[in-house]
Amino acid sequence: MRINETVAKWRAGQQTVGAWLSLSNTHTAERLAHAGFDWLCVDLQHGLLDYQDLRHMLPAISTSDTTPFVRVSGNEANEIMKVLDAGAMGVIVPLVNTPEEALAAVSACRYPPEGGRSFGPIRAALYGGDDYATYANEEVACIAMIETKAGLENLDDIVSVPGLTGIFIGPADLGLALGLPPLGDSENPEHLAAVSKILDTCKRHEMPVGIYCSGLEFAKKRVAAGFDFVSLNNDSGFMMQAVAQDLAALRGGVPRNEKLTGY
Ligand code: 3PY
Ligand code: MG
Repeated sequence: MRINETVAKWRAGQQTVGAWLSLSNTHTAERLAHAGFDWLCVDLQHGLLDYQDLRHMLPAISTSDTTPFVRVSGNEANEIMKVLDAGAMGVIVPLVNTPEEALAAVSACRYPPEGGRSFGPIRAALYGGDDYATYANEEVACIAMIETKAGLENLDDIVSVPGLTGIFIGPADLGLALGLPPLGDSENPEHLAAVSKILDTCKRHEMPVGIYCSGLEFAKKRVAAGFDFVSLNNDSGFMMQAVAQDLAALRGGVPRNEKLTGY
């Protein structure tokens, strides 16, 4: 089966950079897939797209070596199984609160006896290879998002769930969970402490850990802090940043929308 190159890098201690796809466009997916990212994540939770779009965007990404991930809209087994069948090499599951919820997500990603995933990899086996059934449990990533108060409280138990591949921090929801504004790149000491706590706990458990970033400055800080995977921005954010900078440069002014994030 096709190796999950992103997971292989994490296991080898290498950091990876990805981007988020929030627009329902096959061409932007294909373009960004050829930009050199390690992984791309199609966002079914907050993105302006749905499963029909995903069906076309995953093949577009797989014209490259970039690993295709999908953030599912919730921790729902049928949706997780369906996006894996469409060829995602991993899912990012939002709002995981408890070890039981993390275990349910893992189960949806793993064929028996490790889990309860149903068999029908209609495109996944075409993309992954004829021996998909044998190796999918090893290669498919199951990543739980920590971004709620309960998730923070249950962090150690969630990180200890067998079969989980990684943890991903949603900094905006984490801000809300702490009673703060939903800012990604927050300088608030309480937010910074929560992010550090998640990072340190994952490092202690040797669990790959990532965080959503929407811009170069933010991503640089998180890479320097030791995160195993960071996003650089999303498709909409890349476009708006470039437009704001070039328009301001041409007019000799200050960029508008500079702080626009892709949430
Ligand atoms: C968050 O910041 O809450 C996210 O989920 C990032 O996409
Ligand atoms: Mg979130």
